[in-house]
Amino acid sequence: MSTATTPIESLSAADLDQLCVNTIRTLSIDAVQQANSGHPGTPMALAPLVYTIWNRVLRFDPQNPIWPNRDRFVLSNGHASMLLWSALHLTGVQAVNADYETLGKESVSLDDIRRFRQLDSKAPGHPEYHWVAGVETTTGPLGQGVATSVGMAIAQKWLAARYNRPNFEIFDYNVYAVCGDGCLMEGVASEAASLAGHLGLDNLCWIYDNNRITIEGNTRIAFTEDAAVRFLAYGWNVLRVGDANDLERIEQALEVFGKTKGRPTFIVLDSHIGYGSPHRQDTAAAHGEPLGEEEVRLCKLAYGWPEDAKFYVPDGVYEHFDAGIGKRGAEARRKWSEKFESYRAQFPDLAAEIELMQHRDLPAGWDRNLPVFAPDPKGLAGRDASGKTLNVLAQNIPWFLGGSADLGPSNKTLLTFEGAGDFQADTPGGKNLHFGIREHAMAAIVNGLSLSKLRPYGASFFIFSDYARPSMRLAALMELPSLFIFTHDAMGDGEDGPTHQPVEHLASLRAIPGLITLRPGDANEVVEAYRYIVRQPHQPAVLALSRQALPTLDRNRYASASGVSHGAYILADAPGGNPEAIIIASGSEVSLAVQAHETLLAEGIRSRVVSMPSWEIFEQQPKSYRNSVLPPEVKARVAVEQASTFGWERYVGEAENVIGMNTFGASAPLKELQRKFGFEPDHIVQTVKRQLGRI
Ligand SMILES: Cc1ncc(C[n+]2csc(CCOP(=O)(O)OP(=O)(O)O)c2C)c(N)n1
Ligand SMILES: [Mg+2]
Repeated sequence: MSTATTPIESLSAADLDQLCVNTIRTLSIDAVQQANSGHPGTPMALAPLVYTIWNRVLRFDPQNPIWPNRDRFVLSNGHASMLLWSALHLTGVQAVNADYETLGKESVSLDDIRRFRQLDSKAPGHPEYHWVAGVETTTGPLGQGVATSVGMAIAQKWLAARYNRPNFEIFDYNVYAVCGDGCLMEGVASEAASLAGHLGLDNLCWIYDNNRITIEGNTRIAFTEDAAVRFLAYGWNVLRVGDANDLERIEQALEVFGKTKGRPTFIVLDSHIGYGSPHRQDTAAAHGEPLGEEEVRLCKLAYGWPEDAKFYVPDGVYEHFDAGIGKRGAEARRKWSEKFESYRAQFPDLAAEIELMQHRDLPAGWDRNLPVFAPDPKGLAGRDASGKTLNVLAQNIPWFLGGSADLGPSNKTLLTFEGAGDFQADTPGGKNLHFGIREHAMAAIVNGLSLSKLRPYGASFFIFSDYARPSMRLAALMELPSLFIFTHDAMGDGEDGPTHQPVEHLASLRAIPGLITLRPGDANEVVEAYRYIVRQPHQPAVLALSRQALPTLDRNRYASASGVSHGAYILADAPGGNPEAIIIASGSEVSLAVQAHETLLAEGIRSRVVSMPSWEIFEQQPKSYRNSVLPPEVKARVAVEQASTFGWERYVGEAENVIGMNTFGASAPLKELQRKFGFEPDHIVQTVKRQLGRI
C-alpha cells in the first residue's frame, strides 16, 4: 500500500486519488481537533464523493468562482463544512469581493483551516455565502440547501430558455447537492423534491449520504421509510452506490445523472460515518465531537498517514487537483468566454442583459410606466396596487419573475401580460412560477433564484409567512434581494377568523436583522415600496399588503408617497408644522389616522400624521431626519397598527399609547372587528386627547 510519504513518482493515478481523498479527511479531522469543536465523521465518510464530484465532474473554474455558467455545488448537510473548506482550499478557489472582483488570493487558506470556527476565519462553522467565495448558499439549518438547490435548477432552465440560441448554450450548468438523513427528514426538502420532480429538473442531482446515523443514534429510532421509493414516487431517477469509497461507481452514477433527461436524479450513497476511525466509525459519536488526539492518530494510521503530521498536504495533492478540476474548469470557462464573445456580437442586447444581471444592476427604464393612482376615497386594495406594479416591473426587468404558493389569484401576483407564460417543464421560459402549497420550499427556491442572480418573488397570505420564515431568515443572512409578498396582512379577511389573521408576524419579521419589512398605506405607497425594494441589490424585503380597498390619498393635499423611501414621513401636519401630538400608522391604519387628524385639527389640536411603512428603513435615516419626523420634544404620541403592539413603545413611549393587538383576532366582518379592537378614528382621537389632558 502506498502511504502519504511514498515518493510522488511511484504513485499510480489511483494512489494519487486516494492521497487527495485522505488529505480531505485529515484536514477535516485536524481542523475539528484543533477547534475542539465541529463534525469530523461525515467529512471522513464523504471525502471520496466530494473528491469525485470536484475533481472529475464539476464544471467549475477555481480561478473564477462566479463564472455564470459554473456547475453549482451545495453542501446541504452544512455541519460537514470541512468538506467544503478542504475542497475550496485544495482546488485553489480564488477570493472574490462584493464588487465581483477576484482578489488574487485564495478564498480559504490553510491558515483559515487551522483557524476553523474561529473569529474571522474563512472556514467558519457552517458554509456561509457572501463570507466565503465558492460557497453557493448558506447551509446548516437542515433541508435548506437541497430546497435552495431546486431554485438554482429552475433558474438554469429559465436562463437557458431566455438566453440560449442555436449553437449558443450560454447556460447549461448542473446543480449538485449533498445531503444527509437530517435534510431528508425535514419537510422543506420533501416540498422541494416534490416540485422538482413535477418540473422534471434533469439538471439537478441530490446525493444522499445514507449513513443511518444522526445525533441521537441509529436512524432506526425515527427514520425508517424507504427514501429511494419516496423519490421514485416524486418522479426522480433513483440510483444507488453501495460503497461511498468507490470512486468509479460514484463517477458512473454521476455520469448516469448527466445522461438522464426529464427527471432529477437522487443518488443513495451508502456510507460509514467516521470511516477509518477504529472506535468511532458508524456511531453517533463520530457526528459532532472531535475524535480526540489518540483516535486521530489511529485514523491517520489507517489512512497510511504520518501519525504526527497536522494539516498536512502531501506533495502532489495540489497538483492533482490542478490537473483535474483546475484544467477542466479553466478550459470550460475559456470556451464559454469565447462563445460568449461571439454571442455578444450576434445578440448584443441579450449579452448586455446577462451582464447587468450578473452585477445585480437594473436595465435602463426599469421604472418606466409605473402606475400613479389618482385620489379616490374608495381606493384600491394593497394587493391590487401590487399586482399592477408587478406587471409593469416584470415587463421592464426581463429577469424579474415569481409566483405564489397557490394563492396567485388572491395575492394578485399573476403576471398577465402577453408572453408572461407559466414556468413548467415544457415551458421553462415562463415567468409565472407555481410553487404549489409549499411556502417553505417556495422561500428557499426564491433564494435559489436570487443566488442565480434573478430578481424573484414568492407570495402567500401574511399569516403563512410563518411557514416560510426559516428561509426568509437565510435570505437576510445571505443578503439576497429575495422579495416576499404577503397579502391579507391583518384582519382584512375578517370572516376567516384568527387562524388567518396575523398578529405577531410584523414584530417577528422586524426582529430579523437585515430584512426590510414594508406595510404601505395606500396604492401609491405600494408603488413607492416596490421602487425602493427593486433598487436594493442586497436586501430581502417583505411586503405586507391589504386584502381590502384602502382610500387612495390625495397627494396634493398630503405629502408625496415618495417619502416611503425614508421608511417614515410626515404625511399630514398641523398648519405651519410644530405639532403637539403625533399619530404614527402603517398600512390600512394610515387612512384612519388621517381621519382622526382631520377631527383633531377641527377641534384646534395641532396633530401630525406620520406614515411609517418601514421601521427598518426609517432606522437607517440620519438622526436629523428621524428627529424632524418625530421631534423628541413632542411627547403626545399614538401608534396605530393592526398587529402586535410589541415594540411600538420605542416610538410612542408607553404601551398604552399603542392601538394594536394584544390577543388573537376573531371571526367576524371587518367593520365589527375594527370596532371590537379599537381601530377607529374616534379611538385614536380619544387616545391623543387623553395624553394632552384634553378629555
Ligand atoms: C433544522 C435543523 N434542525 C436541527 C439541526 C441540528 N443538527 C445538526 S446535524 C443534526 C443531525 C443530522 O443528521 P444527518 O443529516 O444524518 O447528518 P450526519 O450525522 O449523518 O452527518 C442535527 C439534528 C440543524 N442543523 N438543523
Ligand atoms: Mg446521517
